[in-house]
Amino acid sequence: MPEQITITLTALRRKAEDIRAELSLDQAPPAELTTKYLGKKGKFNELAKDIRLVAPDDRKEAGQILNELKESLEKQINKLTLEQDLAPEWTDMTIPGQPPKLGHIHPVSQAMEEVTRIFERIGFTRVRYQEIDWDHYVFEALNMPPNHPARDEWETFFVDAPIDKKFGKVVLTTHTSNGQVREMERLNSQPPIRMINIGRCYRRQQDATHTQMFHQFEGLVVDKGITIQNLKGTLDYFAQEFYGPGTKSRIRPFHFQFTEPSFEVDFSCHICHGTGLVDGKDETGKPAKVKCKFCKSGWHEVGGAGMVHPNVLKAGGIDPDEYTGFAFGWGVERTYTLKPGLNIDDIRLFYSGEMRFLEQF
Ligand code: FA5
Repeated sequence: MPEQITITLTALRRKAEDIRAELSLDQAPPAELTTKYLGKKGKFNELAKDIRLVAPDDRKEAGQILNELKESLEKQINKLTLEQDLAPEWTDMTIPGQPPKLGHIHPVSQAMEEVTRIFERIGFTRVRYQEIDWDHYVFEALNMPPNHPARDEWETFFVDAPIDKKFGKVVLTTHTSNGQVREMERLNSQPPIRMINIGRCYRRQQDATHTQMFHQFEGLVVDKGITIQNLKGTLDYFAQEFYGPGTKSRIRPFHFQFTEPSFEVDFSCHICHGTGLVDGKDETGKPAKVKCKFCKSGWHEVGGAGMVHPNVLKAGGIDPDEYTGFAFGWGVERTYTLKPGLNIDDIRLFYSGEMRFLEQF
């Protein structure tokens, strides 16, 4: 069956003109133009297929139209290639430069700076002790003699290093409490001591609320007549300064080898203000008080505290009959995630290197 004639010479000419006009406006580099217009699947070949739709008597003239088109496309592309090759390399010095991407301080470092400023205002001195330390400072001087079962709680990384006769094994510090006796020694066992020790700690733990490397800040105050009231006042002061006015602290009985009595420290939830309840709706849709999803109980636990054990004072060369003291140690990451406005449910994000997370601080 003869093929249907659908294209006149006039239409073919118009199509050829359109292709020429399109090329004259095309800004692509010459190599791309060759593929786009003269390549196997290019615009010229697409049009050339139409020749079978031209009336047999007009085919000769149609061939000429196509030949002229091909020649003019080649000429135009060659001209552009030549111009590109001959174009002098130059730089427009007036174009504004690309500003370098500015980083900012890591959120955990921001938190440490804030904690430092808060405690410095009430006379604490910021110190930092080694994160790889002797067993002596991490455990033994803190009333945990060798083989004491309390040591098991700390999930310690031990360093493969020679054991010292006096100081024992080398460990990655499991808590900043190693700074307690070190600070007493630094001050030649002469109170008053008001230390805030912030540093890295390591434990064999890994989940949404625990990382193998994390930070703690440790407060230590030793002087004559220091009582639990001084500890509680300091906790309340920190709670208000760090979390905002109205935040309360709460201490609950606990056990640490190096404090007696010992406590766990909680701060009131800024969403439900310590009540554990927020405005919501009951099953029938009526307004009602419902459980606060952020804290579930009204309070958030941040760390431990207590009155310095007499054996620890003795290890630091201080007479426990003359002096008393309090200490506390909290996780920086944990304390920071509870700030109003932050909703971080996995502290591993801090160390993920995920820019979409870090750029928000
Ligand atoms: C201690 O580390 C005690 N040294 C605290 C202390 C100091 C008590 C002085 C008394 C006197 P604990 O193991 O509970 O206690 O840790 C304290 C806080 O550190 C925890 O509440 C948590 O906020 C943080 N923390 C502990 N382990 C991790 C971890 N693997 N990742 C992140 N934060 C952690």
